[in-house]
Amino acid sequence: MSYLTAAVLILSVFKLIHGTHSLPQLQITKDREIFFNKTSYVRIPPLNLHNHINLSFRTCVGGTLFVQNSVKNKISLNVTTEGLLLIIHLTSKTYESKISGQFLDNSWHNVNIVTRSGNITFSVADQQQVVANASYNAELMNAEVTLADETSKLILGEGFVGCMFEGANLISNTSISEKHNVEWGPCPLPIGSCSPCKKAGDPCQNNGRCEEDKTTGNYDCVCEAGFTGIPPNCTKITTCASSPCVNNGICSSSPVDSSFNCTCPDGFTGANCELEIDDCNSNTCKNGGYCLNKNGFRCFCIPGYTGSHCEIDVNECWSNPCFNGAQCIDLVNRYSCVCPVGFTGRDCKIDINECASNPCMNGATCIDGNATFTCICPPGLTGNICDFNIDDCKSSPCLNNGLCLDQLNNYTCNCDGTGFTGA
Ligand SMILES: [Ca+2]
Ligand SMILES: [Ca+2]
Ligand SMILES: [Ca+2]
Repeated sequence: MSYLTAAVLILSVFKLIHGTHSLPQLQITKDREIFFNKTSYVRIPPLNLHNHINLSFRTCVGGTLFVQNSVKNKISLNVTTEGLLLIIHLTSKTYESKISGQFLDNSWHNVNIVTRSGNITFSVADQQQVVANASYNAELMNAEVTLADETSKLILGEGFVGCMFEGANLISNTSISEKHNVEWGPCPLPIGSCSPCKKAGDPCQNNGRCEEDKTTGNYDCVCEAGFTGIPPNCTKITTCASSPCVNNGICSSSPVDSSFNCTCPDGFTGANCELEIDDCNSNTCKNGGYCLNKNGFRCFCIPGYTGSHCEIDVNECWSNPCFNGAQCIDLVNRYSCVCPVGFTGRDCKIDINECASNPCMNGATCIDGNATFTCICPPGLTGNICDFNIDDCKSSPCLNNGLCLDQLNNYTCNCDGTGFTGA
């Protein structure tokens, strides 16, 4: 970049920052103006709250000028019928800063968000709001680390209809790959009144509704049912020739005067079938189902219910989900198994290991059963848990009045005083 180019750029940015209203007349490259048509957006590199943020816009309709989302945080700038709204959501708290005014007038407005001299300010033309400083929303003064992180997505022009002129840290150009339906170049919106209907003085005939075509700035007439024509004419339809029956009503002509009659499908009424009968009331769909009034009605049930009115509680036990003879209890969108003794787990599939607490004594082997255990005792021991030493003296194995001493799977004979000896 040459020094001359740099100087021109600095001068341009200076003029932008200081918000003159002659912006479009600056000598600028054409691709710094972008037209957004409601479905348009451009994704550009994320910004930090403490960077200087600047852009200009021109709109009749408004929308979101930019929105930056990250996992925990969000910053957005919106232009509405009430004014300009800056919303910063940081972790769990939302900070809103509003500049009231009429900005939907198709004139250029220049917005700045600046951190300077210990204040974050938000301004347009001569109106300024303090967003944060050391004693007000002080958390935002240190928020730079978390506002723009690696998860941040910065979108320009979400749901916005109008033109934008890029400024500091909101740089956009035609080489950006993530874009949709945007047009770079001079703003195509005609400068002037935003209300072509008012300007034309309610032009639509026969109660036709005047609607602005928000992309072209022209108006259109939406004729009442039974009327048709090219704006501003909404002339009465008198024959079947111009398909007066809406919502799939069937048109039949009178043989006498060629006037018509509409036979309406279920859910519709009116001379032209233009009125939809509301088939939904608070009781149409049971159990919290949502009722859609369309061609009659249709219920959208919450999980666990079915039937045309969501009146049926689905039996989640139908497939016998519980194992090992457990009892199944049907609940809303789930089931519960009541396990027999010795089994556990959601579906009672798990055989509880009754040997886990080492209930068998004296080195016996434990064999797990259903709600029980079996101990295989070493020789000489007996009892449920092998805690009983078998009396090996019971059969009086010592001869000649020898004294028998019981041992483990064995005995000894004490021959003292008997006059005998031996084992
Ligand atoms: Ca159920
Ligand atoms: Ca067991
Ligand atoms: Ca013994």
